[in-house]
Amino acid sequence: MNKMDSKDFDLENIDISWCPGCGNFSILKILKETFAELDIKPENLTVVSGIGQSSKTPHYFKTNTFHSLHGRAIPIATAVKAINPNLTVIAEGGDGDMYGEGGNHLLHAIRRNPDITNIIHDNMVYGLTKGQASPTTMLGVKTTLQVDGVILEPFNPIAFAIALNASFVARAFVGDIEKTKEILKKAINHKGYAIIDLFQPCPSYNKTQTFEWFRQNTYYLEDAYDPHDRIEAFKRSLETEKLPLGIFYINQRKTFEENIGIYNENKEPLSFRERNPLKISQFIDSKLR
Ligand SMILES: Cc1ncc(C[n+]2csc(CCOP(=O)(O)OP(=O)(O)O)c2C)c(N)n1
Ligand SMILES: [Mg+2]
Repeated sequence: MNKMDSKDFDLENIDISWCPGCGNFSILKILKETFAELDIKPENLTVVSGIGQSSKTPHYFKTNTFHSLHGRAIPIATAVKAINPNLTVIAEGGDGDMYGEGGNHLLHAIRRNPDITNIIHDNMVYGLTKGQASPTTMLGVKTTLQVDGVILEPFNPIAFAIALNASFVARAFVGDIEKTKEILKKAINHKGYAIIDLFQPCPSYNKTQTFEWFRQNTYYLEDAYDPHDRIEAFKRSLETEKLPLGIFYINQRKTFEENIGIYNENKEPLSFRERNPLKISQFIDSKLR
């Protein structure tokens, strides 16, 4: 029996700024249920976010949180995990935040492989700033700014992550609550960097990729699909007729924390460690010699 209940993550008297019908409401529910079912307590969890409607999510449930700058959740989450190895650390944001402004951090997080889970609410638009195209807005889609339709091919985060050998790569759809929870649980339990591109309708600013559109234009990778085959994963990531959902790719490689001695040697939170400037200078000296 679970000791935790999703209600343990509820916050009283909060004023939620999302529009009626926003996919973020389902993501909030999914997150609370996922953490409860994994028996992760709010005090053992930190959710770092950037800027956007999606990035407001950790304000609306009980957790440690760090609302950072636009596109900067990943480096902060990386540091939080390195110095507090026993926390579950999530970097959360939108497609604009993570794939646009934060794209450079995404690239290097994949290379570093910190043990964090990166959830991207992908509504294919900048919601907070009222509807400009984001890196994942599809070709030809008309927005409040691109009134004649977007002229660029969309960024493909799944192909990008597999090409860089990310250690866990998945895509989910918020309309499927149970399947999304299943994917998120595996991502959180995975040791290393996990990216989940989470499709989410934006009823106010993306009138093309509606709930129904996602239903009709996605399918789940079959049960026999092997996520350890990188070439097959890459092929599937390039499909456009219908977009695959599920876990595309998994590999096990050393994490950022394992690769860096000072984080690996001491698993205590940094704030509990004895301050010993002499030891630090000896450590630096030994590296310089
Ligand atoms: C440095 C900086 N550049 C631009 C902005 C303006 N801005 C705020 S949120 C945002 C995009 C948000 O889009 P997304 O991450 O997809 O979030 P959504 O609201 O769709 O969930 C932009 C461009 C900003 N706040 N800071
Ligand atoms: Mg967005």
